Formats: sequence, C-alpha cells, structure tokens
Amino acid sequence: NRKAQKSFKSGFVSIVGRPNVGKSTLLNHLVGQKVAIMSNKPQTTRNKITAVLNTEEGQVIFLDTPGIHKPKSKLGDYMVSVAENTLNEVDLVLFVIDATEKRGAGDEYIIERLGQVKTPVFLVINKIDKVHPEALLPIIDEYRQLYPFKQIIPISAMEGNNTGSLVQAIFEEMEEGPMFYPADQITDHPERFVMAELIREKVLHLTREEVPHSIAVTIEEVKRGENGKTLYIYAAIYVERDSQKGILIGEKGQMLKEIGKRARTDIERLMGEKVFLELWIKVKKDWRNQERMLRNFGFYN
Ligand code: GDP
Ligand code: MG
Ligand code: K
Repeated sequence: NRKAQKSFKSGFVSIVGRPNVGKSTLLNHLVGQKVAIMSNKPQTTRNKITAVLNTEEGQVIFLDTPGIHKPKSKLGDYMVSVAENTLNEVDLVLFVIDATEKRGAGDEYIIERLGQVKTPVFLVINKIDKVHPEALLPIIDEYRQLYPFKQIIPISAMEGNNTGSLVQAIFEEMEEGPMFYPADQITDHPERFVMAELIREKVLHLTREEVPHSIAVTIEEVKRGENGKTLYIYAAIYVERDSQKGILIGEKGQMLKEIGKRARTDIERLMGEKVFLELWIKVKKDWRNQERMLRNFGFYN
C-alpha cells in the first residue's frame, strides 16, 4: 500500500533567537512528552541536542546552538564560529522572534550571523496570541526586507496556534533519512550518538558534494584500555557505493586519516579525555530504505 512506501524523513534543526522569545516553550510543545534531554554539559559538545520529534513522517532532531548570542569575550568569538559551523551543517534553522517585542540588538546580531549561513531559515513569529492579527503584517514586511527567509510562520507556542503548519513546513525541508535516535527511549549513552555525528560531520565537511548524505556512522564499540586511561572507539562509516568508499579512503589513505584526526580531536573535547579512534568503511547498498539494516547499524540501540 502507499503508506508503506512512504519514505522516512529525518534531519537536524537549529533553533535560534534571543532570550525569552519562547524557544523552550516551542520545543516542549513540539515534542510533547517525548523531550529527551541528551546532555547536561553545556559547551562541551558543539551541538547540544535538546529534543527529538518523532512523527509518522519521520524524525527531527533539534539542536541548541551555543554562541549565537553576541560574544562578550575572545572565548565568545570562538563559540560564535562554532555556532556558525553548526548552522551551516544542519538542514534547517528556525529563527524565533517575539511578536510583542520590537526588533532589538539581539535580533540584529542573529540576522547578521544568518547572512553567513547557506542553510534555509524559517522566521517563526511567536506569541501571536498576544497581538492583534493586523499587527503581524508590518512585522512580516519588516523582517522580509532583512533576510530571505524561506518561510515566515506566525505561531503561538503556548497555545499551539499554527504549530501544525510549522511542523509540516519543517518536514518539507527534511530529506529521506534514517531514524537517528530511538523513538521511545532516552539512551544511557548519549555520547555515542554525538560521537557518530561528529564523525559524520567531518566526512561531509571534507568531501563536500562527492559523498552526499547517503552515509551513516555507527559507533560499534567503546571500551577503556588496559591502562585505564585511553578510551578506544571503533566506528563504521556506511556508504552506498564503492566509488564513495574510494573517495573516503583517499589517496594512500590520506582522506580517512584526516577524517579520523579531526573527529578524534572533537571527541576528545566531548569526552574530556584521550581517545583512540579507529574508523572503517563499509559499503551497503540502499541502506537507507532498509529498516532491519538500520537496526543492525545500531540506530535503535
Ligand atoms: P526562551 O528563552 O526563548 O527559551 O523562552 P521561553 O520558552 O523560556 O519563554 C519565555 C516566556 O515567554 C515564558 O514566560 C513563556 O511562558 C512565554 N511564552 C512563550 N511562548 C509564548 C506564546 O506563544 N505566547 C505567550 N503569551 N507567551 C509565551
Ligand atoms: Mg530557553
Ligand atoms: K545539510
């Protein structure tokens, strides 16, 4: 039947906006009871995963983007560049504003940053329950002139007005993809997921268009060395074609070496300890459509 053929979509969404515009309220509303707080170590991970939305259509993983607020220090500058990388690597950015507040320096700053970003951006005008409908048009006009938002969606996160349209629009931006995260359970090892994402990120970064989103990374094993110090991590990168495998290995293995080096640096920062990372590449044709394989890949564990 048609429904069975419908593909599963998934992707990553960053939510940005100045404080108190309603980002947390929106997240809570979108994911309801299924909010999964993944990590409580602010700024140790580049992308803090705040919530996972599971629907029949697919899965959306929301990321907190640290550093999008105006930096107050040199360290802040560093976080800003990290945030910009994040915004470029997700599939969609939601820029949330408050319909009852005038545009401020915080908004200006974010819009300026979004200027560096290639990812599609939706403007989400929140708290419409507090304004007259006629007040929305000038806001839409004002913001439309500042940035080419792909969509502008007025909502009330608190009352749930128009949030269904927002979810629908979000899924329109998601591509076919795996269920990255178990649907009903909060994992004991959130780091494994982040580790895999860090590796995937390096692959996409270093290979650009040559190796598209048709890759998956799974952490096969994490164990501590006999000296009790080094953490050994074994990860597999799944591709769909032999040609992609060739690209990922690179001449004399240089590409794989570079992917491993960069991923290890980030994973060490994540874990706060020394890491040995071994990567290998496996070819599995059409893996994205095969749920059982996804299970084997550990997406459900
Ligand atoms: P954040 O700092 O962006 O995460 O904002 P919060 O989600 O913490 O919300 C800030 C305040 O705005 C809270 O008091 C919320 O209850 C309120 N708020 C959020 N969304 C709405 C909304 O749609 N309508 C109204 N009236 N208040 C909202
Ligand atoms: Mg908040
Ligand atoms: K992307």
